[in-house]
Amino acid sequence: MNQAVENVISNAIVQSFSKKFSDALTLDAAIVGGGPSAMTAARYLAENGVKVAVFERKLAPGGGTWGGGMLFNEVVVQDSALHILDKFNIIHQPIADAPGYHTLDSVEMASALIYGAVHAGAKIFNCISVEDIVFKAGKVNGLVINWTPVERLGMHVDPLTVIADVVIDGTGHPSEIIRMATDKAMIEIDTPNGKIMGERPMWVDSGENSTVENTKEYFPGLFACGMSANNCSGGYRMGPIFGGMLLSGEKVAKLVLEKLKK
Ligand code: 48H
Repeated sequence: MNQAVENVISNAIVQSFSKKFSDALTLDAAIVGGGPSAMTAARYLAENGVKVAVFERKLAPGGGTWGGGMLFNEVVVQDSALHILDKFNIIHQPIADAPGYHTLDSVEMASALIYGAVHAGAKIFNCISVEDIVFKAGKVNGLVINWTPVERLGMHVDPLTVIADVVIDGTGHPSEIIRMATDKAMIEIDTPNGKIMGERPMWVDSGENSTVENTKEYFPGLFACGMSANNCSGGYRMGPIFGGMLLSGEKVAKLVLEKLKK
């Protein structure tokens, strides 16, 4: 008897997803959050032979990229990050009266970053929330994950785990993974007081520079990029300029490659 096409479709999806998911339960690098810094890092890592997956809480990865500035769906990027826009084939226009700065369509940026990461070989798991870390023998060893609807509905369902040599916190403003590490594993991170310093108010150029400077390994096996790094180290916020996020993603990928000796 021929299989009903309804079964063919369902079986194919279940089997294909199960293979992808099961393969991602052991990783070189696990990235939490699918914002611009994370997507940039995912692409660079995948291109350099790192087995990497991104776990994103929302249905659509892209983080704070989509909405541009106050829902005007354009963002600004400065000269120093143009090579990353060009790598992802994202169109940009110079701002006539502000040399060194460029505008671009935020929807194009979000979708190009996602496509670029997946196409390079990174796996993205959307609608999955990271609710805890695996912490063994004084080191961060992976992630504890569950479906976002389970989290949102407060259902009492036990999670699954992902084991990874390196974890990157790309969760944006709240630094959720570093927070779990400081609060639950009670570790001190690489900041002046050993704790999350907290984000400061708007100062664009300072925030852009410090985001990249503060992109680093905060604890053995635990890195932060983007606004998460900024929040950990007490940097200023910068609003809808995204060069720092892209450069931070590029930097964290380089640091992780050095750590993994790839
Ligand atoms: C799974 C999670 C979890 C979790 C959060 O905020 P993002 O866009 O990340 P960045 O740092 O790459 O970019 C920051 C930028 O968008 C921004 O906000 C800027 C420039 N602000 C300046 C200003 O002045 O305000 O994305 C983080 C992603 C989101 O998609 C979250 O859903 C996701 O992480 N996330 N995913 N498990 N526990 N926590």
